[in-house]
Amino acid sequence: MDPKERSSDKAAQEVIQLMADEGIENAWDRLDAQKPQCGFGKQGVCCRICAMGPCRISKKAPLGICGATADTIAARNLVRMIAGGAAAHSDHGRDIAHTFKMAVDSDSSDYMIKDERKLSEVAAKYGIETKGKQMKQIAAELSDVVLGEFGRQSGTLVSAASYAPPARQKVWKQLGVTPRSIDREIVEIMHRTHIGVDSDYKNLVKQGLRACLSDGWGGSLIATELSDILFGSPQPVRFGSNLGVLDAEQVNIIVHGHEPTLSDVIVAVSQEDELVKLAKEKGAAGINIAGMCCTANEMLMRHGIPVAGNFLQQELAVMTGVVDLMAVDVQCIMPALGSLSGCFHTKLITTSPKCKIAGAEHIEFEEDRAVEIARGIIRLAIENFPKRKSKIKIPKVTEEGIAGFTTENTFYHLGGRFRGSYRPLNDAIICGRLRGAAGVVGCNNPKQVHDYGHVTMIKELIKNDVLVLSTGCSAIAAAKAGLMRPDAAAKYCGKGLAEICETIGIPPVLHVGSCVDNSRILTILANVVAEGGLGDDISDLPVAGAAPEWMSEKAVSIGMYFVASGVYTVIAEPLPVLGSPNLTRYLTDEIEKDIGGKWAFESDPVKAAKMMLEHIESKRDALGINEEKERKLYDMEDRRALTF
Ligand code: NFS
Ligand code: SF4
Repeated sequence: MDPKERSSDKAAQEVIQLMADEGIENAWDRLDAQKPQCGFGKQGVCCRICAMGPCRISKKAPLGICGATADTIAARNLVRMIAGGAAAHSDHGRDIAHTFKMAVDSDSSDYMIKDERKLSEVAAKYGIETKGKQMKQIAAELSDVVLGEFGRQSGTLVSAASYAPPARQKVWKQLGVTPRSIDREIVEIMHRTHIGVDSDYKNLVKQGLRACLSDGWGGSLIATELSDILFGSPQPVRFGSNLGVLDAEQVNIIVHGHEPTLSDVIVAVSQEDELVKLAKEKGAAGINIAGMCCTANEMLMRHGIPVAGNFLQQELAVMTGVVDLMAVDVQCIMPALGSLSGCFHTKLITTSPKCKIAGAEHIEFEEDRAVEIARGIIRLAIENFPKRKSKIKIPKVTEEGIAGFTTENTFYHLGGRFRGSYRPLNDAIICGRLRGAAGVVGCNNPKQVHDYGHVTMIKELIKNDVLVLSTGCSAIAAAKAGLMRPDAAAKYCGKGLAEICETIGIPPVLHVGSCVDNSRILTILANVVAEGGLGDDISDLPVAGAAPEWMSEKAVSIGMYFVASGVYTVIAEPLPVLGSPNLTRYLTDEIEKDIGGKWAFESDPVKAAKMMLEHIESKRDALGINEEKERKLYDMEDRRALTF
């Protein structure tokens, strides 16, 4: 076992070696134990939807018992992945919407509206008249409209119609994939993929498109917008990253999972005098909250809370021996944490009725007792501090970065303090100092060297003057590699991007949040289109998307809503569709004619970045902005706008 073959992150390598030395297993060991992985599953041609099966498609048996072909089976499996991913994001959005409603309805709630300006903006988007109304009334109306989006029985999703560019909506309408309601699209996938319903692979993909759009422009967008209103819109903030942010002298609490509802309150009360005093009585220097996975992103975006690591570091964090408590909510939490925390003093606390784990203690989170429950969890961590039993092994690896970029604030930075608009960004792209932009997002996957795909791809893109927007575990990988430091521009970027970053003081990789905040990338693209000069639709823009280490169903939904929004999207591990050449060809080629975006599979991050760069240049060519003479058409005002 060579730790360098498992992770490119020095801190992770150190702990992986330690685990090997002590005979404690992790995800990489379990991957080895699973090898060889099932070829039918990988190809997407195994079906166990009914009890005549399971069926698996081979040369010898090209049809399932019901007569389903490889095309049908692979397409059904794929859209069921989208249903899973869209459900996870959207249910997160629903929970935030319920918390929002509670905050609006009750005066004694532990939550309140922190960003009134965003409330007004979002309400206007949802068609609510705001003039002359009190904030409370606007919020009450907004919460009703938003909750209505989940179970809407007629019409189409309000947010998709108000946030997406008109040309994009036209494409959706023509193809018949305009999302109607969030829950409905997910339910319809489950219906259509039941034995004996939809067997036409293109028709199945169509429903997949509709469901993922209700995620990206619906459920995820709701999660982002309401979280900003409720917990405050992020502003640029400094933060530390990697396992070195854990502190041997302090009580360490890791908040892990996805929803900010509990973790935001834990962060808010963690420095209360009484709790700090209690920690000191137990011999600790203080209370240190650190994040893991997308909860980390929510907390660092809004509060600068340090991030201990991304998906593949959750087990490694426990291994340091200093995690006194890990509080988890939902999604991307490895069940392995249950038995692993049992080998240490670490208390693993599950908090959501939707997520219990064998070996964890369950303290159910109730939004109307948020502060009380958060304080209780912190007290538990403090009581646990003196019980540390193993040697303490914290890798001395940390990195600094800046996060907190949003659709609203980011391009105000690009415009400088006095010019809040997307004009400077569009102009920088038009004049070619910036070639375009890329969204690099998504998970870790032990099949790829941890963080290597993210970091290598991002470096390749910024070297070629492509601004990178990042979320999720990818953003954490970039931060740990120093790519979110402002001085990363001079070190890694091409001349054009470096100049822009240095003038404005931003890093070349902009952290725009958690995985539901991929909706920020959609709304950024919509703003770029609206600003003008780069075509009418997202599919005209010189942009590309990637998830170089994806593994979750959520990532499939995200990738698909980028494709459905007109973005060329490259992933490393292929979608499990290769057993159906027809479906593969459709997703990676023909679908572009229908929807404007398409998928590509490439496991080498350098090659993948090249494919993205080529795509960006081809879009620039199509826009005519790569031709010198085009620029002569600009008038003086345009010319002046070209300089920052
Ligand atoms: Ni998103 Fe992947 Fe999970 Fe966040 Fe990380 S693994 S799809 S990045 S934590 S959701
Ligand atoms: Fe087999 Fe058809 Fe049943 Fe799937 S739905 S398990 S292909 S018989």
